[in-house]
Amino acid sequence: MTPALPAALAGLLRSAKRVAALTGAGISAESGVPTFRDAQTGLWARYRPEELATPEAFLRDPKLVWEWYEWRRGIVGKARPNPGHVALAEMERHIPHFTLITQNVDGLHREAGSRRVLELHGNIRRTKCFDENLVVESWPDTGEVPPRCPRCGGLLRPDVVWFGEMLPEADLTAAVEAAENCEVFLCVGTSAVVEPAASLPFYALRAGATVVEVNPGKTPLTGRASYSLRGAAGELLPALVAAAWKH
Ligand code: BV8
Repeated sequence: MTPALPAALAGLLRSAKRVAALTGAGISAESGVPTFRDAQTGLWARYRPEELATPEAFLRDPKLVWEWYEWRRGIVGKARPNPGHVALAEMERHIPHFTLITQNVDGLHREAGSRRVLELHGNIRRTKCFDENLVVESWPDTGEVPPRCPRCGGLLRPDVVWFGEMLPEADLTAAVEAAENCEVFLCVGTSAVVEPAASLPFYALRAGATVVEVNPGKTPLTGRASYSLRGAAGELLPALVAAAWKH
């Protein structure tokens, strides 16, 4: 069943030369990756993500935080892109200047075929040395948890941006530039509360873009968006692509 979409939206997308899309955990929900603020299951039910995804939490209990990421890496490793990821990869092929900005760390956009992806919060599949802040591809399995950097002996950590840490500067600059210069800004599957990513749709609005939210629930953006499509990314994004380019 193709959900009803505002008629003007398809035409707007089809004729747009510059489009930016911001995604959050919601677009990976249909791939079986728990959203960031969903109830943590099992062992992790006791912790709030904001309490674990910080350098302080890691230094306080490196083993706990490393094992939390191992648990999440296991889930991400089994996850496959869903029709929502695929639809954004298709849009990139139709639109001359398409920038995909993601807060997600699961790597599923690239796996779906998206090429220009700004990973504002890093990637859980990459590991780096806590002390050198440099990526480590492999390390000896000594059984120590977390493992140690083969170069300097420092603790290894996931290559993601924790709360209180700076975002990768080049990616953030490119994301702001895309938000301020696009005709259409899609905001998909994010609760729009984590800064500085949450400000991007408002930069787009201020610059005169048409802002389209795709989310089954309400967010701080809902009242301000030009269009607020209430539903799942895996259904609404393919419907948008079909309405814009498959007639
Ligand atoms: C920084 C990587 C500056 C790690 C993440 C007040 C107090 C303390 C701090 C702050 C504060 N105000 C601002 C801050 C800064 C803080 C912040 O914003 N805190 C928030 C909580 C208020 N930000 C930071 O710390 C950032 N750094 O500001 O540095 C600085 C300055 C000087 C010196 C040093 C530093 C760093 C932020 C990045 C944190 N890392 N992730 C990891 O993954 O483990 S953030 C984390 O939240 C995830 O990346 C996630 O992507 C992100 C946002 O969450 P969402 O993606 O929106 O997911 P969520 O579950 O919330 O929502 C899912 C949505 O999907 C829902 O709306 C749901 O309805 C919808 N949905 C569900 N199903 C579907 C769906 N939508 C579509 N289809 C579906 N099927």
